[in-house]
Amino acid sequence: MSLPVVSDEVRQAVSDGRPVVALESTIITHGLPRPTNGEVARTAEQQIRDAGAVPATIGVVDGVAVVGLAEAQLDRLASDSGAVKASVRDLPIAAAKRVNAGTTVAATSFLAHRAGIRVFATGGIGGVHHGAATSFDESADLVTLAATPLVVVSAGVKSILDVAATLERLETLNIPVLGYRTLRFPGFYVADSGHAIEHSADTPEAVADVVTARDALGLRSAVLVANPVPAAEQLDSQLHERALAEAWQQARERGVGGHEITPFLLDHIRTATEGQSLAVNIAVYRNNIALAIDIASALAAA
Ligand code: PSU
Ligand code: MN
Repeated sequence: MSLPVVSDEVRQAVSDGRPVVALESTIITHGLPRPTNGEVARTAEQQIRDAGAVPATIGVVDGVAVVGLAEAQLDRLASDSGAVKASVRDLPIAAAKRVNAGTTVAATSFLAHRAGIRVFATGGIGGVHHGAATSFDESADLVTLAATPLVVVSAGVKSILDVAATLERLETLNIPVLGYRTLRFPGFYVADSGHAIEHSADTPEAVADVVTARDALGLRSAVLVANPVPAAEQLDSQLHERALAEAWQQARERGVGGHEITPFLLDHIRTATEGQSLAVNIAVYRNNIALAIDIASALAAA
């Protein structure tokens, strides 16, 4: 058997050159609480279908990497509290052990590209963690995006990360960053992380122009489109800062680290904001999917 398994619908759409949007599944298994996770996963797919494009949610079911999960497979990942979080290096291990896994931005990008998909929508990518100068904790999302020619739409990175260091690494790794209608790097829950970026695009066609030029040059890195949450939907900045500080305090007290730190901090931010961060997370995701659909359509027409 050759992996990943690509659904007939996705395979056909890719071969016809129709717009396809890849979606990750760590947001389902680890990013959102049950049962909201399953609802968000289904709504995301519906949003893409309603726009006339094809969704390709990517994940691992019983060890099989699937591009274009069927509804029953989505439900299994959403309800399995034992599902693991799989980055690229975990894919062969998850396959051999036949486990269920949510795929990170890195693993999803790897599999989406293998299936010929060009556009991927996520909430926020992973990046450089605070203290990385000594811990070396940097998400494999970054090195994977450096070598995977997709368009990834993300609301920047969460404030739990070292945003300045993440931007430096994006530069080092040759990953073009385009702010969507902004020259401020978004901070996921908030429209402005406090950090500037150098380039913006104002239309899906302008993004497609950069992608077309990248491909003509033979450059293999992803184009990262940094799409801020609409100002009216962002988290109150004081609440945001307080929740973040509390989450870090808890993580330090319990000695949480490694791949567990992201889900841990997010869970505490959700509790501390009484669910407001969850509503923002969902708004961010819907907003990124909408832009990804438009970019996929612009690329299909280019
Ligand atoms: N950022 C978020 N929420 C998430 C993640 C990132 O705001 O759930 C997930 C994504 O799937 C991302 C992964 O690819 O965490 C990065 O984890 P790590 O730092 O362990 O690579
Ligand atoms: Mn890590």
